[in-house]
Parts: sequence; C-alpha cells; structure tokens
Amino acid sequence: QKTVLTYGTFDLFHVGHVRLLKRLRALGDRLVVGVSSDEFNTGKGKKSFCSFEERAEILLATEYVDAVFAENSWDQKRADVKRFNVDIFGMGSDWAGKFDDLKDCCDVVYLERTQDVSTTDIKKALAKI
Ligand code: C2G
Repeated sequence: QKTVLTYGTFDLFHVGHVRLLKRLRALGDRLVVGVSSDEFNTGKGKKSFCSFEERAEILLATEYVDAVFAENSWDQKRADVKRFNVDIFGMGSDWAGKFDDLKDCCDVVYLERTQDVSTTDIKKALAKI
C-alpha cells in the first residue's frame, strides 16, 4: 500500500487545495494530511478563519484524504514519514526544493500550484464587500 503525505493550513478550502489533494491522492493508495494547528499557524504568521477542528473535518469530508493529524512544528516531517510509513511526500510548487532533505527517506514531489486562487485573495475580496 503506497502512502502519500502532505501538510498545510487549508483555510477557507478552495479549488487550489482540491486540485492538489486530488493529484497527490492519485500518486498512491492513501493520502495522509498534517493540518497546521492554530498555534502553529500563529508561528507561520497566519490567522486562519476556520479552527483546526473545522479545517480537519473539511479535509476528511473530501474523497481524497484518508487521515489527518496535527502539524505542530516545522521539524516533525521526518518522524511523520516514519510513523505513517510514507512512500511519497508532496507539496505545491511554491515549496519547490524546500523539503528535498527528506529524499533519503521517501520520494519528494512538488506539484504545480493552481493559478489565481488563494486564501489570502479570498479574504481580500470579501473585505471589499
Ligand atoms: N496550494 C495550491 N494551489 C493554490 C493554493 C495552495 O496548490 N492556489 C497548495 C500549497 O502549495 C500547499 C497546499 O495547497 O501545498 C496547502 O496550502 P496552505 O494551506 O497555504 O499551506 P501552507 O501555509 O503552504 O503550509 O509544513 C508545511 C506547511 O504547513 C504548508
């Protein structure tokens, strides 16, 4: 069974997230997602509109995500790769190269980001209404 792993905040869930998760899931038999905790987001300089619990529930409601867990720090990835027996680690292309250090324990892929959609843009557009 081939396991794929990714991480993210996934706030205000949008088609950029859907298209990434769909492509990642297609690379294996199950997709496990590390969802950034609210505390970790603060460290990322992000304040998500939806709580960790809501963002996790939305991800699990998709047909692409098989399991979710909390992402609490930048340096838990290697342990998570071992914990979930991960074959492929994947992120959107804005992260290209950033996680190549994991190549000794799993395949690392960066998939093209979906253009013209982001949580930040959604927030800005709504603020203008
Ligand atoms: N993404 C995408 N296309 C978009 C927007 C996002 O492919 N239009 C991808 C990002 O590249 C990322 C994933 O969707 O792989 C989740 O994006 P965010 O929620 O913004 O996650 P991020 O803040 O990048 O957190 O340790 C890694 C971090 O937790 C990643």
